[in-house]
Amino acid sequence: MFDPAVFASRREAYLKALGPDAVAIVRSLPERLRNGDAYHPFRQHSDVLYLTGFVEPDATLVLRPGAETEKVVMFVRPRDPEMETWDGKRAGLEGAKERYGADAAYPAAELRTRLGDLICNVDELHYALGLDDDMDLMVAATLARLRKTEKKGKRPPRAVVDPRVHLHELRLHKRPEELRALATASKITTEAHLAAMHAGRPGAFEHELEAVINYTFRRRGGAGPGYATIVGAGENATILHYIANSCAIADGDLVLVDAGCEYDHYTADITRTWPASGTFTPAQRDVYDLVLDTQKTAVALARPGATIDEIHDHCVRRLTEGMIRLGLLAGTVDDRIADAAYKKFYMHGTSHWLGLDVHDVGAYTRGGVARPLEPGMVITVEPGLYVPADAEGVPDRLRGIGIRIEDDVVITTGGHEVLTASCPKEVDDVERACR
Ligand SMILES: [Mn+2]
Repeated sequence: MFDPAVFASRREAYLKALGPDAVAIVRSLPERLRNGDAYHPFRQHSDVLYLTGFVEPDATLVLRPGAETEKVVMFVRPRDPEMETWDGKRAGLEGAKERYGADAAYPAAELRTRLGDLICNVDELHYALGLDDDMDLMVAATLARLRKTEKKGKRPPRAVVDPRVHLHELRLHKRPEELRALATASKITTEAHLAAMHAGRPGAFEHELEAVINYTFRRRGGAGPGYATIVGAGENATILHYIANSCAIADGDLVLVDAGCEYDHYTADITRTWPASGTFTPAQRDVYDLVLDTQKTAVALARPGATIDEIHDHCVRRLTEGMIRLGLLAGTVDDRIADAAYKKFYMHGTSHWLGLDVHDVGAYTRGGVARPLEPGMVITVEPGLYVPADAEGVPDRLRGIGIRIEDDVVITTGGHEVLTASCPKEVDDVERACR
C-alpha cells in the first residue's frame, strides 16, 4: 500500500486533467455471487485503487475540480459493528476522509439522491459506461432528472466522456512507485517460474505446478495470481487460454507456463516454455530457437518512439521466415504475411500494456495509428508459435508443439529495461533450471 501522498498526487493530476468544467464518477464494480450466499473474492476496480487505494466494495468517488469545496467526494459503506463482525472492518465515513483523502464522505446508500447535485452544471461527465448496468441506469436517471431542472439552475453535463481520455492516460504512464511494485511482482513471479521448472517432471500434474506457482505468490506476500495461471503440457500448450491445468505431464512434453503475481495491486505477466525432462528434443529446440530469437530481437526494439505495431510486425516477419524454414508454410515470406497464413500458428498480438490490470488500460492508437512508446509505459513482449496436433500439412515432428516466451518491459528514456530479465529463457539456463 502506497503512502497517502501518492494517491493525493494522482487525484491532483486527474483533477487538473479534467479541468474546471468537468466531473468524474469512478466506482467499484459490484460484488459477484459464486453460488448460494458465497461470493467471489472481491478485488477493487483498478481506477478506484489508482485514485484512492480504497479496497472495500460499494465505493464511489466523485471528483469535482471546479467545486469550491468538496472536490473529492466519496460514498462508502458506513461503519456497522454487526456487519463488521462478519465481513471485517470498514473505514467508514471518517476513514474515507482521514485516510483516503475525501473532502466529504457519505453513506453508499445516499449516492442516488446526492449524485445530481454533484454532477450538475458542468460540460463533461467522465464515467465508464457499459461496465455496470445498475450504475449506468442510475447515471442515466440522474441525467434525465437534471434535464427537467435546468430552469431551476441545475443542468445536466452535455457529454459523457470515457475515462480513457484522461484517467487511463495517467495510468498508462507509470511513476517510480508503480515501477517498483511491478519490479517486486516480477521478482516473485520469476521465483515462481523457477519453482515450477524445478518441480515439473514427467508424471507430475499441471495442477501441481499451478499450486507451486500460486503458493510462491502468496508465500512471498503477493495477493495471488493477477490472472488465471496457465500450465499447459504437451499439446495443451497450443491452447492459448488453457486454465484447466488438469493433465499429467508426459515424458518429452514441453510445459508452457503463463503466470504473474499481483503485488500491491500491480501484476507481472511472464510466460516460459520448458522441457519437462530437462532437455529439448531437436524439433522442440528448432521452434524454441525461433521464438527466442524473435522475442529477443523484438525486446531490443522497445524504446521511446517505437510502436507496439512495429514490434509486432517484426515478430510476424521473423516467425513467418522461420515457419517457412521449418516447413510449416510454403512460398515467400511476403506472400505468407500478405495472406495472413502465419496466423494459423501465430494468432495473437505481441504486446499489451501492463500495470494494475494484466491487460492494462490506455489507448493503443492515436488518430487511427499506433502511438509511439514513451518512458514510463510498460509493455509485454510475447511472441509464440503454436502447432496444433491435428494441423493439416505440417511436418509430423512439429505437431503439438506450443511455445511462448513473454517478458515485461518498461520503456526508459535511454531505451528499455526488462523487469523479468532474471527469469531464465536461454536454452542452457532453462535446461539447467529444469534438471
Ligand atoms: Mn501477456
